[in-house]
This record gives sequence, structure tokens and C-alpha cells, in this order.
Amino acid sequence: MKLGCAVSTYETKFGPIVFKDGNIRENARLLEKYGYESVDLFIKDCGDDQLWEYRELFAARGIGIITLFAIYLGENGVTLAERNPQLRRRNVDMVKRQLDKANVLGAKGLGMGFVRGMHEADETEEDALKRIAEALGKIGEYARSIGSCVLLEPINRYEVNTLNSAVKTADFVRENHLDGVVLQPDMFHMNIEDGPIPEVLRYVHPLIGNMHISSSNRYAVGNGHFDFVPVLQTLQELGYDGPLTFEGFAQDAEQSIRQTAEAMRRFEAQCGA
Ligand code: LER
Ligand code: MN
Repeated sequence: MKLGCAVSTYETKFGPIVFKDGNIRENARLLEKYGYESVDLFIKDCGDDQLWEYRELFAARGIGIITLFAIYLGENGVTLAERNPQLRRRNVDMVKRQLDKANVLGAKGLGMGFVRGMHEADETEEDALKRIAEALGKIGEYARSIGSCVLLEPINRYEVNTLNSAVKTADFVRENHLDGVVLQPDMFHMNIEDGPIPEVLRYVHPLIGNMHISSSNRYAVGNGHFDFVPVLQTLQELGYDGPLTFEGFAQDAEQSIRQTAEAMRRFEAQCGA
């Protein structure tokens, strides 16, 4: 089992990032201490030198980078659902530049959360999905050409109004033949939007590129009522050996990563692996 964790390189208030103080040197030390092997990294706009520094800082602790999140794009109104074709083309190019940054970091790929965008009040989700599919077609193709990928995350209805469930998102990727786009299912969102998690994981396989884990209440694993054993058993059956990345709320980040690691190892042992 490969554990990962959501980390911000800058001080942030964005809810579910475990380490939000931007003190990544200390964060990397703690992650190594509790046996974490990777991070999903939330960055601000920065140059290649800075990206190399991040990469080496984590690598020195044996920690790889899986998903690069550039949420500042979304905060600046960059979305793939943009209605103006000229602006949408500009946004596609901006997202492609983030894929270049993901490569500098040695990351698996670029996370696609809020940047996909929303449908507006006078249109349906399907209308916006046509624009998002067209944009992701180009971005996915570019990702493949540089050996990267887009990790598209189903996000619940209270945060965004497109691609809420993992099942719908898998259908969207398959129906639009979005090569270079994989899924980043997040158990917190799946709990709201999908059916039984093991069944849904079977449905979306082999598109899973990274998994976000937390408790059902989005705190450290072990606080809520998710049944992790059948989830882990299913992932094993499917041959998924990618990261299980803790993304959630944490009043005390060290205590939360310790608890999550201990709980996950306990659940893994119960799987009889
Ligand atoms: C947001 O709720 C989330 O789960 C993130 O991974 C996406 O930015
Ligand atoms: Mn997530």
C-alpha cells in the first residue's frame, strides 16, 4: 500500500489540504517519518527553478509527486467550460503549460478539479460537458505527447455542478475517447454521489490514476464510518497499486497523518494480503 498526502507549498486556507502551512521541509520530514511515499502538491505560479527545488526536497525524503494541483488557475477564473471560444483556447494553453510544470516536478500528471468549470444557469450540464470534452481532448493529447496525464476528479454537487459522480466521469472519459485523461476518485465525493464504493471502483477500473482517501467526515482515516477493508480488497483484486492519498481536514496535521497511516495499515492487515 502506497500512502500519499495533500500538501500545499504556500500558506492556504483551502479546506481539505492536510499540510497548509507551506513549511514543506518540515512537512516532508513528517511524511517520511510516518511512511508516506508521495504527495499531491498544491502550488502557486512559479518558475522551473522553484519546481526543481520542490522536487528535490521531497525526493531527498524518498517522496514522489503524484498530482500537481494549480488551483490558482481556477481562482483566477480559468476554466475549460468557458463559453467564449477564444478565451477557452487561451485556457487550454494555460492548462497545457501546467502539464509542462508537472513534468518538471516529475509528477504523474495534472489534477483537474475546479478548473474544468461549471455550467451556467441558462444551460444544462451536458452543454458545458461538450466544451469541457473538446478542451480535454486537446489537453489529454498534449499530456500523452509529453508522457504525462490529466487526473480528472469527480467532485460533489455542493462544490461544482459538472462531473459529480465517479460513474458519470468514467462514462464521460470513455464516450469522448479522452486518451491521456484518467480518474482521481475521492472517497469523500464518492460517498455523496456514487453507489457502494467497491462496485464503483470496479466500474471505473482501469481508469484510476490516484485515489483520494479520508474518513467519511473528511478528517483522518478512522474517524468516520467508511468500511475500508472491502475498498482495499477491491483495489487489490483490480491490481491497483497506485497511491492512496490522504486529502482531508486536519486540526493537527502530524496527528492526522499518523492516525491515517496507522488506520490504513490496520485495514490492510485485515485484508489478509
Ligand atoms: C476538492 O474537494 C478536492 O477534492 C480536490 O482534490 C480538488 O481540488
Ligand atoms: Mn480530492
